Amino acid sequence: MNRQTYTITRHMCPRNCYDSCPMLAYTSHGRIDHITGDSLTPGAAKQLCSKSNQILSTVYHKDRLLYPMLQHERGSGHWQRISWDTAIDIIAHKILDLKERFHSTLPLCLNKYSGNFGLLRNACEGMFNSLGPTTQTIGTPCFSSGIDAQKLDFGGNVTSQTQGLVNSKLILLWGVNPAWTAIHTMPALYAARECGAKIVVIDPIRTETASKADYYIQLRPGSDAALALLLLCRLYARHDLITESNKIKGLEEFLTGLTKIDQSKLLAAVDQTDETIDFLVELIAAHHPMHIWAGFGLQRHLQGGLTIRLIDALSMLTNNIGIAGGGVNFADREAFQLPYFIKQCRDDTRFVNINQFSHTLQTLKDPPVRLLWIACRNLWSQDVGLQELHALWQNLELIVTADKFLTPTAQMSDIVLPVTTEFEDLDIYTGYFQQWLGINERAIPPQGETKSDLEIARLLTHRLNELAPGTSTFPAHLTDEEFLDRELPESLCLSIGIKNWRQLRKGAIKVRPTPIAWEGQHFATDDGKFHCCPIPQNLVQLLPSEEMPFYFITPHAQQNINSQIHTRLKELSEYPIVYLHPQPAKQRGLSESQQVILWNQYGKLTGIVCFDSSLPPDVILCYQGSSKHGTVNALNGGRVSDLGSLSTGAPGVALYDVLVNIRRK
Ligand SMILES: Nc1nc2c(c(=O)[nH]1)N[C@H]1C(S)=C(S)[C@@H](COP(=O)(O)OP(=O)(O)OC[C@H]3O[C@@H](n4cnc5c(=O)[nH]c(N)nc54)[C@H](O)[C@@H]3O)O[C@H]1N2
Ligand SMILES: Nc1nc2c(c(=O)[nH]1)N[C@H]1C(S)=C(S)[C@@H](COP(=O)(O)OP(=O)(O)OC[C@H]3O[C@@H](n4cnc5c(=O)[nH]c(N)nc54)[C@H](O)[C@@H]3O)O[C@H]1N2
Ligand SMILES: [Mo]
Repeated sequence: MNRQTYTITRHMCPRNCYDSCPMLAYTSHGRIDHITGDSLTPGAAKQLCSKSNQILSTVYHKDRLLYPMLQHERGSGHWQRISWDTAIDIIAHKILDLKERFHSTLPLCLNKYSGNFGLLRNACEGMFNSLGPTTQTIGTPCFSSGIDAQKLDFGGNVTSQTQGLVNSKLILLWGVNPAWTAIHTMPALYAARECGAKIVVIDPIRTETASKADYYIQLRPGSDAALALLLLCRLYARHDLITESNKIKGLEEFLTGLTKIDQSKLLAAVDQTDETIDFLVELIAAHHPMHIWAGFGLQRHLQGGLTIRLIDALSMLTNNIGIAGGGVNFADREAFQLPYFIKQCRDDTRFVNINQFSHTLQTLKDPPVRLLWIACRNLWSQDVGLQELHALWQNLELIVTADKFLTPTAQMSDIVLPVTTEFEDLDIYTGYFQQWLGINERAIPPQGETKSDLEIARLLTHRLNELAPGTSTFPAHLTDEEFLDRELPESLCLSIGIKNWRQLRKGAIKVRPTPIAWEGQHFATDDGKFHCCPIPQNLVQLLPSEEMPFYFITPHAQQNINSQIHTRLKELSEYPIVYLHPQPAKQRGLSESQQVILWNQYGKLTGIVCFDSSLPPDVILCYQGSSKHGTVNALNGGRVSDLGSLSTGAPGVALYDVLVNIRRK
């Protein structure tokens, strides 16, 4: 390859992913020819993941939205191309109309999440906040319970750099599937194994990660808190736990609590043999340091927060925190905190838990929501409580979706606004696990008439202020660069070792100065100590019944980030593939490739059977966002989990605490 013929620009994959990869785009004659991992940045992966083919084809795909469009009757498919002026004019008039009718800006609602986590995409929030108090979503479906758990225990969310895993002797991959969801951490896991670490996967599904591990524990869904407690009880009985430390608050009560636990109940809850538990206890006792990676899948349960807290305690009490090769990695939110001026945050926003969106919106009456703006979000595929979403939809006077494709959500909207990709405008991106901070440069001009969310905010601000001066205070006059200058002032840049953000054009940087989380056991809690959670009196566990005999687990798929699979729709199956063990299938007269109906109290879903004898007989597995029709969330009511409000503003969601039944179609 002759580099001379290409213009090379720097990018960060801005999707919601553990890896947040630095990338290079090679452009020739105004067209991106190919993208690669940023081999010029130390520590960045040279190769991108297998999803990267879609990243580039997204830019040039024939189905990409290139012009604003208006749908004549919502859901009719009767679309008309309109100009930006017309689109913005319709929206601006509706905003002013609602404001006048309700004497309030609260009927305006923004639902935005994770299509692109770029900093300047927060112009959506900024534009809304500039209008007055509006209705907006808060919280996250990813990791709220675990975030709060670690906030309570350690005082914050810090991950150790995965390169340090070479110091581990034992690694527990607990409810996480990095072979699919974080593939660029796999080399660090392989390197650790080369250096002698044993790897254990704990997951109800025998995932690809499990197939690469030394040991695999097939745990009953939602029973991890019971497992952690069992391990703690037995390690304590063997004198393998710390019994004295001035770094731990609540240690004595915790240890006393352990002695009072009825282990037989825990054993029944986890549905494992005594031997398996003892084997794990032996592994933990004999291997130090032990690193635990507690995944997001693990805490998508009613007591997800408690589960992570007990896992933190397991690590702390076996003296594995703050040392090379130890620690509990979950998510890193402290590495680098941007001020987010662009959001123009205010304290009178009416926030709605993103995980209870439709349910809560229906209850908002004074005033109700009438305009919904959706950005970076595919509600009709990814959200829960879809029955309620149907009901809610009828009451909305205008639905605007800004997206790259005509997603199921865009198809249910009145106006769609076509947005740019990470190759068509300037932005800054920072991840939540790998501690990267990097830039998205403009490699090519926006395709068609696409615009960035920031540019859309500018257009709307101008038009609103033309029609009714003073309506919006969004600083639409600032250029992209000026926005970044405000977000990354010199003092902030110096604190992470760069002079200014422009330096990121030379390569992404890692923003965490310390490779080991909580090194020296200096915690960020109010008293500087690790806080042991109280021993729980009750463990909540969902159990299958005759009526609803299967757990319904819907984790993240290999070949798409959430529902972002627009460029591969042709290759997908018509309906979700329903994986289940052949034995319960045959009992119900089901054969492979047959169409089936899954149902529960929340709804119905058509699927196609695929036998998988590695599954527990009481588990049905469907990957989220990976079929042409139907979403697994038709069966998900979105029960809230135990923690999340403290750090993310709202509780998390028990996405995997769902029971279903199955029959032939
Ligand atoms: N390829 C790909 N990568 C992605 C994404 C994607 O969609 N595709 N999405 C990104 C996003 S938004 C997120 S939040 C992360 C999520 O990535 P992960 O943290 O890996 O989370 P999940 O895929 O939700 O679940 C991980 C594992 O948890 C298991 N699990 C479910 N319930 C339990 C339980 O009760 N106990 C235990 N021990 N395990 C359980 C599931 O079977 C699954 O194998 O991945 C990111 N990366
Ligand atoms: N059953 C079940 N449901 C789940 C999950 C699960 O494990 N099981 N996981 C949950 C989790 S962890 C998550 S994170 C959510 C993800 O749910 P969402 O945040 O809705 O994520 P995506 O499906 O990636 O959809 C994002 C949309 O943003 C668009 N987009 C991309 N870039 C831009 C941009 O620059 N501007 C604008 N305006 N739009 C853009 C994309 O084209 C895409 O259509 O799903 C949740 N839902
Ligand atoms: Mo997520």
